[in-house]
Amino acid sequence: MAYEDLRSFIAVLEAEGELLRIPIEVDWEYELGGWIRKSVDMRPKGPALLFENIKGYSPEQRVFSCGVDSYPRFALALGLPKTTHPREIIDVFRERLKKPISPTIVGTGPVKENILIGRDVDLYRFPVPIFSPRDGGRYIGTWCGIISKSPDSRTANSGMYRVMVHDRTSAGIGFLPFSHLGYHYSLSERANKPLELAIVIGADEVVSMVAAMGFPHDRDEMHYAGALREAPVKLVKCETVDLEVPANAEIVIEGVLLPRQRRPEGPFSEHTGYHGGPVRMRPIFQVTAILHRNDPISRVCMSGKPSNESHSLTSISFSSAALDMFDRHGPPGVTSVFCPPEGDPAARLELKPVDLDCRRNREQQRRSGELNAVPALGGSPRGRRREQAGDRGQRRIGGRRECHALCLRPRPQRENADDPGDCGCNQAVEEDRARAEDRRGAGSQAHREQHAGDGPVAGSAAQQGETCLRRALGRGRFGHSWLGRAREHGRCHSAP
Ligand SMILES: Cc1cc2nc3c(=O)[nH]c(=O)nc-3n(C[C@H](O)[C@H](O)[C@H](O)COP(=O)(O)O)c2cc1C
Ligand SMILES: [Mn+2]
Repeated sequence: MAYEDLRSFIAVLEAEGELLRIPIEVDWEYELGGWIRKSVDMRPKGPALLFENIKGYSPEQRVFSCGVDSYPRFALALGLPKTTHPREIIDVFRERLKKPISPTIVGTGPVKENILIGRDVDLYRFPVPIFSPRDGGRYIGTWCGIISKSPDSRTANSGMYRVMVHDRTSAGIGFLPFSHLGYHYSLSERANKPLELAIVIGADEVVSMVAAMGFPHDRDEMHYAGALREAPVKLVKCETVDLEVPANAEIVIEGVLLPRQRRPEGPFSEHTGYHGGPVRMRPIFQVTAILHRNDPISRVCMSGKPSNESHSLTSISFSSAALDMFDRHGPPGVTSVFCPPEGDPAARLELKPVDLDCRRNREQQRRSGELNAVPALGGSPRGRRREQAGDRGQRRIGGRRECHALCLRPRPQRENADDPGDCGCNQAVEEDRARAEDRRGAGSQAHREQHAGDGPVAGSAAQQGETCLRRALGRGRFGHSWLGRAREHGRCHSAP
């Protein structure tokens, strides 16, 4: 079943008891991040969150998060029953991706209900959060598809890259040089030409899923979004750039990436759970138009310590891609691959019960590439390689043999310090914030002045989350049980 838009998915989440509406006032500065962190840290997972009352914004401006932060919700996003086993989600995901479906161009769509050009352009009209005290600014793009066309072939690309607001009309985009946007930008910059972009926020979840996946550079991700929803994605032409965007998206920001100009961007909490590096000089995105639906819903993802919805996504997409890789290139005998979200990036393989005693044959498997292949699924080459629990030989599970979990963690000892109890994370938050301040100082004064979010922080995001949770007591469907689980969980939640 294909969703028309994000709203119809949210309606399904609500009907399935997977959504918490938050009618009380929530501050976009840290507090919203505290709520999200709390939900993703629940075991079992807390609900998807729809913020309906953001401080300083009208009730028409809503924020939605955690849409696919659990396997049941991921299954629902694909139109599957929420009880679908992760193994089956991976199989369906993989099978669907084998049949790309071209998008269709339609005349108009809800995204064009409001078209803002010229002086009406203002990125702050949306309740853009600053998630954590260490973040470099307010991030408007955290779960988005950024569309560009290759300057040579004109093939469209959608990629998920973070977007930090600089001011009303410009933003910094944190794409890596080897990403497809990086490639497009390098070509346009060489020609000293601006590169047209459209940032899509709040489309059908499958659009975000494919934007975060690595397809070959000559493929348009929108065909794979069609594959996942088993129906074409409907696109409309943009107003000020020569690009097409999903007709039912909540918000689209059009503009150009300027050549040969940079401004500081970051730092931002990364999927490993750390702030990945210092402030960097990044290209500037100059906004030319904003399109949005009436009562737009900003879709956000708070990146950070595993596991959150970015890890649910990579858990499914890496597992699916890895199994494809083994199918195509061998070695034979791999029947399933599972990359757990908590072990980002890690993989557990299941092998046919042939002559594979892992303990005895480890060297042999290593030589054949069977084990070495696993880190290639997403590990950082700079990460310290570490074979974790599970790397103790084989076990029999339901008649299958499970073989080796390999894991790459940059600083595992620090993560282990985050045990239940007094983990000292508040102190760590403060220390890291101070370091971020220093780094920012090393950026530019102009950059410092951009950030209304700078300055003393009244409590960490973790404390904010606790407070919010108490305030939610009894107000939502998740009220009591949610708090009960929080107590049981009994741990302090650091900002990522
Ligand atoms: C939540 C989330 C945030 C991401 N942020 C970035 C980012 O800021 N920069 C980046 O280069 N990749 C980021 N990625 C990874 C890219 O989306 C991924 O590499 C994707 O393949 C990029 O698209 P492309 O292959 O078309 O370049 C992010 C992924 C997720 C799930
Ligand atoms: Mn791509």
